[in-house]
Amino acid sequence: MIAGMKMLLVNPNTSAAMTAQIRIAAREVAAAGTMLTAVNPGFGPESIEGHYDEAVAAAGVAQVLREQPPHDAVVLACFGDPGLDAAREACAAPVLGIAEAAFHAASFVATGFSVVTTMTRTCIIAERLVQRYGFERACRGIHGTDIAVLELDDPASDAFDRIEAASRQALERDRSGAIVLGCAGMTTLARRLQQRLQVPVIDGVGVAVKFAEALVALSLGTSKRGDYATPLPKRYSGWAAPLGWPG
Ligand code: 2AL
Repeated sequence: MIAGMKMLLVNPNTSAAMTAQIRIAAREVAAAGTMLTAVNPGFGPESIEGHYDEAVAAAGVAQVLREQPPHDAVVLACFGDPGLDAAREACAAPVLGIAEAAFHAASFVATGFSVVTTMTRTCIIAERLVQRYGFERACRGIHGTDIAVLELDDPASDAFDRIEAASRQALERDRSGAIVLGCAGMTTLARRLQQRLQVPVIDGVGVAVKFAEALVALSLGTSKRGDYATPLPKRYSGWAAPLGWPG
């Protein structure tokens, strides 16, 4: 670990409460010397629960990256990994999405895993990510709970119990050995759920932070050869004008 590495945590939705939770969860696992900045975009959806939300949130991620100074590593803390490839173009530092990081971590500790996520409509988004990242063999099922993302912020909600019940069913039905939590808002539940289920419960925020630290320690940044090369400088128009890459 490099002493004093600077990590940027980007919550692509605009819920400041969730950004604060993500920061706390990341702090719990980050090395003592890792300095964390947690931010969310100034515009966009307050929760990301569909393709449309994701499209706008990805522009929010671009805004954050244009505004922030360079960091040693970046973590995109939304399970849809919105704007992940764009963020890699924009950064020389390693950029990790929590879905991709979680799938990798799960495959290290179990031959098969199940994803337990929020709204059922987001299951197709997770399924496409599984395909894009090549985890079709290891991912044995994706399960919606119809818990809204912002409900996870509400201490009075029964979200934990519903996620536990869905996880038990998933482990049984899918014959899987681990649970991947399909939302950054579930990060604070992971430890307790793992104690209850007695199988690895993977929270993408935690694993992305630790993978990012490992990549930085190994001096591995985003390749600037090929499609992750810095965006071409050009004029952007209208409200997106500040997002264009300068020449
Ligand atoms: C998410 C997430 O991680 N943050 C958010 O707003 N939506 N993902 C999800 N499947 O609900």
